[in-house]
Amino acid sequence: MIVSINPKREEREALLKRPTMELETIEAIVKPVMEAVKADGDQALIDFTKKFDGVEITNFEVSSAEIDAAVGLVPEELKAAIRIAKQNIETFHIAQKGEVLKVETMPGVNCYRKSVAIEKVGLYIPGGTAPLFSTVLMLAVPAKIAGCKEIVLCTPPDKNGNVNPAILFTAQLVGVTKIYKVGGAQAIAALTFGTTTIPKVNKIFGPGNQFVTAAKQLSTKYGLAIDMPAGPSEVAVYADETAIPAFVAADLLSQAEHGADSQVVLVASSEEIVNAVQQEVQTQLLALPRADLASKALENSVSIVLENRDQAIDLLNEYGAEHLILCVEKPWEVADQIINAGSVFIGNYTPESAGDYASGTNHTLPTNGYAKMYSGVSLDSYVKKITYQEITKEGLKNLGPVVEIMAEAELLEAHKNAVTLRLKSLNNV
Ligand code: HSO
Ligand code: ZN
Repeated sequence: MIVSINPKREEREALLKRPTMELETIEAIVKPVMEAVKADGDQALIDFTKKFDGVEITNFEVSSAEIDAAVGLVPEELKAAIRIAKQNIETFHIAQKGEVLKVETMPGVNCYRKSVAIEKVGLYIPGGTAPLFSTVLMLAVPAKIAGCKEIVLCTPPDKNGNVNPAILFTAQLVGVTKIYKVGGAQAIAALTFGTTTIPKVNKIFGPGNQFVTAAKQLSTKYGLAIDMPAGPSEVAVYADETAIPAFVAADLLSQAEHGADSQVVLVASSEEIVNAVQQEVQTQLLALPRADLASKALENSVSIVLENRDQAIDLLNEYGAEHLILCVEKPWEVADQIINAGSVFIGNYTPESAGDYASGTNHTLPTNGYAKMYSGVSLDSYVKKITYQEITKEGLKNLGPVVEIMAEAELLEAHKNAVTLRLKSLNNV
């Protein structure tokens, strides 16, 4: 980890640079995959699965027998933990339901806004080096609460053509019934265009590697929506002398172990804190099964000493971390000044892992600085908001002249007439 002490403002950008993604080269690989699936449907999926996943699959749909078998394979202890996590995520996301908004803006002019579920959603669950069954909870629980009619889950098969049992257990626990063994850009293409087996959806959710991310971005060119542009996971920790170095190190490593391209940032109020945390990182790293990935991620990472709290807050807002952990005195005072972050973890006893799995908040969050303009996944991500209005005769008498004069000034006579005709009919009564 690079260490920088009281960096100047102009040095910050280079220090906080994320590992770059070469979107154009990746797009050049992904586009033909999308086109092939568009043209050849299931046959293209069979071919790509053979090529990329090394397994021949002719029926992508996961059968109920496969789900039953998977349920039997998951240890009871893990099932119980997943059930508790589901409960907490449900509780937090149900609370996000809003009432229908109703406002009378002028006497007789009534405006409404109501949330309506997106009909068909596609959830992508990566396989790869760690099977993230927790992401099934994070994506499927709010989809169910929102009332999405069709929830389609795609996840890559392993070399034997199977899906991780915990992913299948979690999917059936939440009530997802359409599960397909297909991954990568070809899965995103299938959700974009639809194939004989896999239904086309309106919006695609979920993390994935660079190919999945590029394919999601391409799907928007074909009229789909996506949850957010995704990049490698990241965490920033802000620590002062009240922080516990071992906890801070564990938090940094918990994010670093996601992948070689993850990034972790430590902002500390003194050099002593940085040294203590670095020492802990070295000790804890040795014992990690994914030490190789974590140490690669640490190469992309930086420790910054900023003695001045305002400057530290400023830098954290400039970085806009996916996860921000505040291990400082009066953490809420700092939190209140944070304007760019995906999710904030307050105090020494709030590890990021809690939010990753089970506290209730969603772990699908904006990375790569997108926290400046995107929110994480929530119930809102699964709904559209429709507005309604109803104007009474009295209301039209109040509002009509305003519309008439504005329409006339925009030279849109027909707009004006739509009001004038009605007002005349009212005056004739
Ligand atoms: N930290 C990841 C989510 C995750 N962690 C899943 C463990 N499992 C991105 O927010
Ligand atoms: Zn994580």
